[in-house]
Parts: sequence; structure tokens; C-alpha cells
Amino acid sequence: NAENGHQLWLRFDRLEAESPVFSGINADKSKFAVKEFQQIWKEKTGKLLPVVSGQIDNQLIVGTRKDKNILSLGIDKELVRQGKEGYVIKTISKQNKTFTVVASADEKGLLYGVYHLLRILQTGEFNKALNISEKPSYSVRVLNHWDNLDGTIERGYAGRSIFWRYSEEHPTITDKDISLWREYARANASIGINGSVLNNVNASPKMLSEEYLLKVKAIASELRPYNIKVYLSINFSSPTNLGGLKTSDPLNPEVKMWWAKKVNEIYKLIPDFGGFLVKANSEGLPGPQDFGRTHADGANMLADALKPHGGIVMWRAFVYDAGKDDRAKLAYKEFMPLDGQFRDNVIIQVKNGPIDFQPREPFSPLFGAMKKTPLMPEVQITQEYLGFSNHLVFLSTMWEEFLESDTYCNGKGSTVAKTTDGTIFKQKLTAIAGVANIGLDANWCGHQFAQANWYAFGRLAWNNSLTSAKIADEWIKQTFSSDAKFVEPVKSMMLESREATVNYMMPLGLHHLFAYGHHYGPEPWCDVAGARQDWMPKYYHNASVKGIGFDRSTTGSNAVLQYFSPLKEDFNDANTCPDKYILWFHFLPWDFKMKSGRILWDELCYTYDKGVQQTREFQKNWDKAERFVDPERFTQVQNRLRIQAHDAVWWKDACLLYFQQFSKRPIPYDIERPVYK
Ligand code: GCW
Repeated sequence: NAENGHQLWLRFDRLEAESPVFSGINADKSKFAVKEFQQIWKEKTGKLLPVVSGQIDNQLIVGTRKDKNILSLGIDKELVRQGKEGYVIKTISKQNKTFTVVASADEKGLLYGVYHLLRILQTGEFNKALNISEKPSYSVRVLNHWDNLDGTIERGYAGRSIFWRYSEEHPTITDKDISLWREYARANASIGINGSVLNNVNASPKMLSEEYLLKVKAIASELRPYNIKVYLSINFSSPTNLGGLKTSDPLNPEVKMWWAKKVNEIYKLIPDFGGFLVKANSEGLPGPQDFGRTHADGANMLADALKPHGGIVMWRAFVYDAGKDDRAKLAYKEFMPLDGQFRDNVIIQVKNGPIDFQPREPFSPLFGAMKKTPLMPEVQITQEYLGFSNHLVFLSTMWEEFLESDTYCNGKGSTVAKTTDGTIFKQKLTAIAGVANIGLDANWCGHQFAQANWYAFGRLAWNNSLTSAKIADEWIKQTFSSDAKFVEPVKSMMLESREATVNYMMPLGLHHLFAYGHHYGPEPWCDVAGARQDWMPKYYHNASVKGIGFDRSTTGSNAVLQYFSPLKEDFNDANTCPDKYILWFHFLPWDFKMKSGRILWDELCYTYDKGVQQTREFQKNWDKAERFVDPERFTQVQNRLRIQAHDAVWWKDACLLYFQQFSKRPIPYDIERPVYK
């Protein structure tokens, strides 16, 4: 693809310039990782790295513990410790000669090791004193594609599906598909993603028809060399809707049989198939509760069918029955009583926050609370509630904030990261999911900077203690330029961008002020007759002359009680609750005294305005970067920053002018005047 952004972070244009040229590679040429390295080296430098043996200075040694060139190094124990996907990269000196070694226990790890080497060559971190050992934080690091079989993508803002691009009736495969799938797989492998759920969680029963499974098989065979397993979202009533059975009751023997057969059929086609992702009894989809059964009954039935083949079930906890209670409490209420009832190949997939991918939410109280069932975080890479692919929002800081949130489930330091990666609860199965932002757009993600979110998800899934600053730094250097005059300002823009977005959209813990349905712009006044109350912004902001916010304290919905001490006490008291969550947990009068000394109304005005000013700085910042970027990508980003600044003003004016009817106070005179009526 001709477009510049198509190469993602895989440009590798400084392999030679920034590094000492290797004298040659000592490796088994038939290994996939070695072929991959050689191919990239050849593409990017125009030269093939010669294969050498014997002891030559500056040699690159690549192999697994069973290879002769690695066996002799005496690092076997270390390699075994890193597990199948881990690796080491080391500088070894012997008799005045230096070697760079990339070694692993298994070929899977070797591929990741080789990509790590390429990354440090490209970012200028390569040196002659390397001692790197890596292994992933989570064993399953999976992208969820909300791709429909007709080629559309739910909440996708980068074009149509790369998997299902033609007629829904007869899935076809072209050469273009195959090369795209390969590029996709390579990009994922380069950041450690090892699984793809190929279809929307709002799943069509047709997904499991033979015709579609054949296409899944074809996709799987392109992804397999890159260590990526395929998974499918299933519709819980498939036995009825596809199989023609009278029921889909998970305890019915015929239903169990149907799933067992279906699973056998899948594994015949795809022997390393990963398993199922299930959205059940959620937003109107069918599920075990339709038959008086529990989530555990449903998940276990599927788990039993998958178990003999080594497959897993990722069962989502995104449930909220209309009108039952405060929406933020519902997943906890439904799932906590089931703790300990799930099979060992089931993992519960929980969105980072208790509502739904808002610009800011506290972490879901299920993390840390379910102690006998493994949980996997689900984050959203696609920007459903964050300006689609028009706004530059680097989500890494949001995920870092989430992963580093202390649940206190096991005393201080029990971060969400540690409750899910096996550190605190010794579960065998660990996983993390990101809802992909990938489509057929030439640059894959719509916004050039949205690629950074795909990148950041992979890096954090691999190492959940990486900082966003490190991730941004790597990404900028690989994607654009290593020049400090470019890297530093662009990095600070990225690191500030999510907070800026929270400021101009929903500061101080406000949430769900979005326009109904599409979730792009503001619509705090929205009132759709007959619609679910918990889809209406008013349900969340409750603005009136008395004040604004959602009372989730002990004088309100009691949601605070789902958190461990001392969090629940901190959240419960408006004077100790962090400002960033204050209107999430409290309904407060307009003249409530904030920590800054301002009254709430003024604080709200200043924060909205700050968000607007931040987007203006982003524009200036980017304009100064012009000389470092190709005109194509420069202009694309410039245009989108213009939209973002415009939207920020729209958000600020819409929200402030709407809330002002209730606050009945002036907008402080030193901030920008409204331009909308
Ligand atoms: O965020 C909401 C979206 C739905 C989505 C749902 C979910 C796939 O608005 O489009 O459906 O969550 O996560 O299941």
C-alpha cells in the first residue's frame, strides 16, 4: 500500500545507520524468526546478512535452547525460566570477540526476541552491553475485533473489516486479503499480541457455519506462523438458530452434544484454535439466564466442550439489566455470587470501568474482589467515547492509570495489574483483551496517532508495568523520527492528550454525556421517549438547581461499598474523594468548595476551558513539527487536530451552557466565551 502510514511502526529505516553492522548471522535459516529477521533486514538495508559459523567478531547469534549455537553458551537455565514466549538478548564476549545473542526456550519466544532486537536497533537503544530478559505479563494477549460478517465494524472508525470484506452470503478470499492478514499478523507479533477474536461480540450464529469456518481456517493459517491464535465470538443461541434445536439451554444434553460436535468440527479445521468469547444476557443478547441458568452454567458447558482440545472461554461480565439498580453496580452483583463456580479454562472478561469505556472511570470493583476466578481486563482501543478517529488521544496513560489502580484487595499495592497477571492470585490462566481500532483504511486506524494505541495495547499486554512515556518514546522513534526536537514535544502532547480529552468532554468524574446512539458529540439534554433510562445522559449527571453528579456514596446507591477499604471510605467522602472521580461518586451543590478553593461551578468551567486550550497547544505543537514529517502524514494529523480543537469548543459550550441553566451562575470572565448558542 502506497500510503506512508501503512507501514505503522515497522519502518526500520535506521537499522544500519544507528547500529554497528553485524558481521553476519549465526542461525538456523529454516527457523521462521530467522527468516523474518533476514527478510526485514534485506528489505530495509538492501543487503542480506550473511549466514556465518565459527567465531567471528560482531556476530549475531540467534536460536533456541536446542540449537547448537545456543547450547554452547551455558544459558539454558535462564532460557527455561523465561518460558515458551520469553527470550533473552545478551552481549557475550569471548576471546576479544563480541557477540549479540538472541535466544529463547521455544520458537515462539524467538520471534518476539528478534522483534525486540529490531526495535532497539531502530530506536537507538542497541549497545554492546545488553542483558535483557523478557517474558509476558499475560499468557493470552488478544485483540477483539467487533467485525460483522457483512464487513461493517461496530464502533469501528477506520473503514470496513480486514477479515470480512465481501458478501456476507459467500465469504471469498483474495490475494489482497492474504497479504493484508500477513501484514496484520506481523504488526501484532512485533508487539507481542498472540490472539485475535475475528468477529463481533454481538455475534451472528452464522459465524459457526461451515462456510465461515473455512474462511476462519484460511485466516488462521496466515496468522499461525506469527504465533497468533484465532478465537471466535459465539452467539449463545446458535444451537437453535444455526443447529435447528428446540432449545439452547446449556444443561440440555442435546445442546451439550451440539456444542461438542461443533467444537470438534472447528478443531479438525484449526487444530490450534484458541476458544470462544461470549457476550451473553447483555444488551438483549441470548444467554443461559433465558433458561433459568447462570453465567457459570453457560460458561462451563462451553468450557467442557473446549477442554479436550485445550481451548478456553472468555466470558464477558458486561451486564446491566435495565432499571435493576445503579448500572455501575450490576456486574459485581451478578458475578460475585458465582466466584469459584467456573471451570479452570474459563476466564471472566471485565471492562476496565464499571460502566462502559468512558473517558475516565474508576476501575471496576470486580478486580480484586473475585478471588477464586481468573479475570481478564478488557480495554477499548477503538475510540468509541473518545472522538472516534478524529481526536488524538493516546490511551496508554488511561490504561496505565487503570492497571496501576490499587484495589487494596490484599493490602496496599494490590494493583489491578497484580490481581490479573498471576502475582496475587496464582491462577494458571491470565489474559488481557483490547477492542481493536483496525480497518481497511490505508493507515489501518484512521488517525495516524491511533496506531499508537494499537501499539501501546500490545506493549502493555506484554509488560503491564511499562510506563506510557517509554511506550510513546518507542513508538514516535519507530514511526516518525528520533530527532529529540521532534520526539520531546510530540511525546508531551501524547502524554497529555487523554487528560485534555477528559477536560473538554467530561471532567471531574462526569460520564456518559454523549449523544444518543453514535457517541460522538455532547448531548447532556438528550431525552429519547421510551428509551432505556440508563442510556440517557440525565441518568448520569442528574443536573438540577440543587447541583450535579451521581450519588454513589452511602447516602445514594452505595456503589462505594463494592470497593475495599480504605478506598470505599475515601470515595464515600466528597472531601477525600479524588477530584477526578468526584461527580462519579457524589451529587454536589454548585457552590461546593473544591480542593482548589474554587466552587464546583467555577472549577467545571475552568476545567472545560483548560481542555480547549490544551487542544490549541497541540495544534501549535504539531505545526512546529512540520519539518520532521512527510507532507502526507503531517497534513492528515494537522487536519484532525483542527477538528479536535473545534470539537473541544463544541463540548465545552454545549455542556457549560446546558448546565448553566441550573447553576444560574456566570461563566468566569477570564475564560474563553462560548461561540455556540
Ligand atoms: O460500548 C458498548 C457499545 C456497543 C458494544 C457494547 C459491548 C459490541 O456501545 O456497541 O457492543 O458496549 O461492549 O458489548
